[in-house]
Amino acid sequence: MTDEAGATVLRRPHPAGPPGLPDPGRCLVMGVVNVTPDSFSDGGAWFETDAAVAHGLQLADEGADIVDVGGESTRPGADRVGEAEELRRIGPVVAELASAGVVVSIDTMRAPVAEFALGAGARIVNDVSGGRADPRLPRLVAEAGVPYVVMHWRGHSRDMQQKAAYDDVVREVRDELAQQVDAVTAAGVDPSAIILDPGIGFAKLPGHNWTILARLPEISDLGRAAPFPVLIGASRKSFLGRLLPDARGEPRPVAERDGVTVAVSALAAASGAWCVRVHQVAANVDAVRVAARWYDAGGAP
Ligand code: PMM
Repeated sequence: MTDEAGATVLRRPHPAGPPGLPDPGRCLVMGVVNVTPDSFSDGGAWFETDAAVAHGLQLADEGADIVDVGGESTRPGADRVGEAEELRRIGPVVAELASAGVVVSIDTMRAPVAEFALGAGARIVNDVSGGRADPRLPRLVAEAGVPYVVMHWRGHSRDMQQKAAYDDVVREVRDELAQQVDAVTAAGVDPSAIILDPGIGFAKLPGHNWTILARLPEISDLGRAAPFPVLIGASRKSFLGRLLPDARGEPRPVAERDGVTVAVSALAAASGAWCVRVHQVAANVDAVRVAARWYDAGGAP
């Protein structure tokens, strides 16, 4: 992309999202409901169905454009949960939130779980494996014609941090995402349904995460007909804790990482992120609104 003088311009407002999703004219905010006993970010607070539903409704009340429901922890080192248990966790939560009018996204790597959730009213499939864990999932998404989050992924959580080796992280994440996009479109997914996600914290060291965040437009633009919308999930992740150690050098605890998450949301939105995935919604909505006004006034982050 070049400006009137022919100079390269990387910063720009985010591309439009897939048809049928909210379009508030700013970066969207996706609130997280982990129906898990072991997620790093909220330690099982929403594991019971009633608590998870109430939390999802509260996030929507606070201004979440989308509520992402997941039943499998993907924290580094986590083992996989069984399919039946994943279904048991997410089923009633997706159904109740969708019937209350919430735009629900299902965070799963499994086709049967996505199929159930779509039947219960979910409108987006968020696949952290970006089509790599279950080849049936891209085919299901193609048939359902729903938006699909394709995240950069090098392998399951158990040993993914051993795969966090890059010569040039932006180039490699971009190339690998392009391969994932080729695979899911070959399975029938419409490119206009795809949302890219560089997978912050997934097979990435802190420096990799920061480099990716600082160069988002390069992730969005895979050299295809149009740039893709990009989703960023940095909320409460360990690289933010490590940025802000206490006097003894201990990372900032998870429960105290919402302020730093808000700062990242503002910068990511001003750099062209289409959506930020966060645990605490209200302050992040403020942040993306600031970013939209900032950009509109011609500002740079
Ligand atoms: N991170 C987590 C889970 N799901 N989905 C997308 N698209 N992007 C992410 O970065 C992402 C995700 C892990 O965080 P959590 O335990 O707080 O859900």
